[in-house]
Amino acid sequence: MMYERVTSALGNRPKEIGHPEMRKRQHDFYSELPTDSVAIITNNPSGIRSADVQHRHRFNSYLHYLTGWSEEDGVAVFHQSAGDWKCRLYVRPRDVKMETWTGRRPGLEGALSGWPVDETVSRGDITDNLSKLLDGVENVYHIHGLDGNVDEIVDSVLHEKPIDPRAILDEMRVLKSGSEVELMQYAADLAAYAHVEAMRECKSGMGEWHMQSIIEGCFLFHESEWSYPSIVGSGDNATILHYNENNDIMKDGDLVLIDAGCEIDGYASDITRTFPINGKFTDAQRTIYELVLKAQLAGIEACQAGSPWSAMHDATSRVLAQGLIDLGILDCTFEESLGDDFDGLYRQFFMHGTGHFLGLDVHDVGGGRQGDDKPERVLTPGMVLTIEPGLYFGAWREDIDINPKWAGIGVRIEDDILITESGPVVLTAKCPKEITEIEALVGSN
Ligand SMILES: [Mn+2]
Repeated sequence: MMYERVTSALGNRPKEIGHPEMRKRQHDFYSELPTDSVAIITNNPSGIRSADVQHRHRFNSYLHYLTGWSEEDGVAVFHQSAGDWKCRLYVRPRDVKMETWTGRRPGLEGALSGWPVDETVSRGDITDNLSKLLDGVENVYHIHGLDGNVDEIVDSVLHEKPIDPRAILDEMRVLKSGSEVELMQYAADLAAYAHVEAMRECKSGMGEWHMQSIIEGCFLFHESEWSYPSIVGSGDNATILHYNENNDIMKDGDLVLIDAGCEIDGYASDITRTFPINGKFTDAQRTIYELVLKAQLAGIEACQAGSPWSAMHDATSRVLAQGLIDLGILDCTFEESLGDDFDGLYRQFFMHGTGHFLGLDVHDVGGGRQGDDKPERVLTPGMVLTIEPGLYFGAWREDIDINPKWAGIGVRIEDDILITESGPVVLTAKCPKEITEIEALVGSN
């Protein structure tokens, strides 16, 4: 079996987040809520794929974070009763007839005994039950737009807008615990090994979808799934940032860029590797690859506890801007290339950010720059972020004028980084990125 090598390299899968840790999260949440408040956390809606076929449902990350509950229609409500905080979960009751069609349900008793919650109420009773609970409460926390029924209940009781609980929960989620890091390390390992299997199998003439099937098959084989739609872009397709048609034949002499990651107990990994389809970089490809790798290593080095969020983007940008000038791709000064606020000429070829937080969401909550009204974040031990600079010279782009030898080259290199007191830890280190390693691996099966 193709994935045995991955299975044995992975070792034991870490346990899912336990109830004591979720109880601690609930208590941390309570401690940030004013007296006389109720906080409502709903699940994500399901979406129609086609007629009566639904997209696979994925739980809401906040609901999962606080309760571990995933079943659709679940709503958690945090409220005070006789001075104590309680977590009340609205769930669908057992219904054998329905369950024979749509699957088993824990029901009210099952939810109470199997999840870290204090009370369960039938979802069918939510309108009356929740309205009563909200009546006269001063501070109601709720995220609008996920559960229409709950939105209606909240709107009918409140005279003003509910308070967004994300301001509190995002601060909690941005710092990862030891058990969260273990899960993220495993997700990083699985994705790293999956990328390696794709490199081994890669041959000219194969389809981009073959690479996708190897990687996503590896995820599924290990009881995981993609954390975002996989990108497999060969040749010019690599220069389109969110390309995911993955339906071209991979041509001899081209590069292929693969951006794919998986999810373990909801925690994401996010890896990009770029390699030559025939296993050997051309001089031009090698030159661009080496420059992006140099920028990526500088970005990782800038991931020091105490540094501002923007330090890593500044680091990658400076390397790329200088490199573009040295290669004659940009004919300007270093200052002109960078611009006043890193918005200069180099942005024609590196048009995205250097990284993002990673966690229960692939573009995780907490936002590094935090908008205009807040200072940017300071890197703190326990944060996990990606470092993913790239350079893109689309031959199809009419807006750029470059030497044809660079046309059709798109390179991005992305790793997942844990901030620690003693420096950055590369969670995705098992995925090779040095040129010699890549050339030895590609097509070696
Ligand atoms: Mn990413």
